[in-house]
Amino acid sequence: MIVLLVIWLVSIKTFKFKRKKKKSILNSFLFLFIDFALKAKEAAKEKRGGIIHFEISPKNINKVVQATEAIQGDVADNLNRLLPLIETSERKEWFSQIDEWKRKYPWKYSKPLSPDKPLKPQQIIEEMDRQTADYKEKVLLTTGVGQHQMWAAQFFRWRHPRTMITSGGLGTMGYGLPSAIGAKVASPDKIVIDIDGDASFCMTGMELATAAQYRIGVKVMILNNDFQGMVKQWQDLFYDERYSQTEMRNPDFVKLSESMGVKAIRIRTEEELPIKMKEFLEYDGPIVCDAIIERHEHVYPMVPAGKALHEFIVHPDLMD
Ligand SMILES: Cc1ncc(C[n+]2csc(CCOP(=O)(O)OP(=O)(O)O)c2C)c(N)n1
Ligand SMILES: [Mg+2]
Repeated sequence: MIVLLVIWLVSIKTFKFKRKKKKSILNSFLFLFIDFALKAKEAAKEKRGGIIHFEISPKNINKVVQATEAIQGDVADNLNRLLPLIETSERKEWFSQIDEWKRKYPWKYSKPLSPDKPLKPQQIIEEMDRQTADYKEKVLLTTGVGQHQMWAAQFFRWRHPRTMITSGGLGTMGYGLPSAIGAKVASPDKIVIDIDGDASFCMTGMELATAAQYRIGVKVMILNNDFQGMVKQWQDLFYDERYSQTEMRNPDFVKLSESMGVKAIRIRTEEELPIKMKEFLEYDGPIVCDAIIERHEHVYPMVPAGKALHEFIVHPDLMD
């Protein structure tokens, strides 16, 4: 894999950052990314930046992209050598810019229009966040892949490192439950919660039998929209709602869990959310919660195919 490190620097050789001339690619101070170089090439020509290519295999150097500086070897070793050479600065302007973006683009969703309407997935994560606020350092989250993964990342407020276990962009549906089991075995004193999607859970849900057999107290919160929601979102936005292979005919997750000897509950309404969440969090032993959520909710921001990161789509209420 080609890893390109594009850094705003006045002098590449000394790796010194100067604030005055800062005006970098996509307004960022430092970019670590894969196979992208256009802006960095421009910056190199103007002697205000460039491409540092970390590469273990010499044959890949300058193969696709001409590097301003190439560093051969293990990227982890070389980054460790680079770090002490970087001068830190307060970067007030940059952080106030970030604050402004946060104000302009807050995490956003609309609550159900009436209590009989299905819960929004964000409400469930917010309630989990609220009820675990006093012992955040003890909570480990894992996820499947899809919209639920994004909502978990957005609406559970993160304070402690190494407390979210997710396959990230590698996109391994089915990862949530087995990784939760592994995390709980490794850290029995932690509260380990798999925030899963219905389709992701279906991939490895059989592992509940393992949790039951060895009494591994994992908690599984299934955000059940009866859809492969992330793919459906693309079909909504870019394929005129022509749903292909995304609607799920799911098993009854409560019965399925009980059949394997695992306690299971279901959440449907806003009214029962706090009490059922409490029961879910306090139960001692493996437990599944089938949370029935709004099927048509979208997750934002999202980057459409073929677009650059800064061309993301925001929640419709935040559009200019
Ligand atoms: C094993 C695997 N197959 C296919 C995909 C592509 N994919 C990404 S998200 C997704 C749908 C996930 O649905 P669900 O788990 O219900 O999550 P939701 O988006 O509804 O929250 C699919 C099929 C994948 N990431 N992994
Ligand atoms: Mg789903």
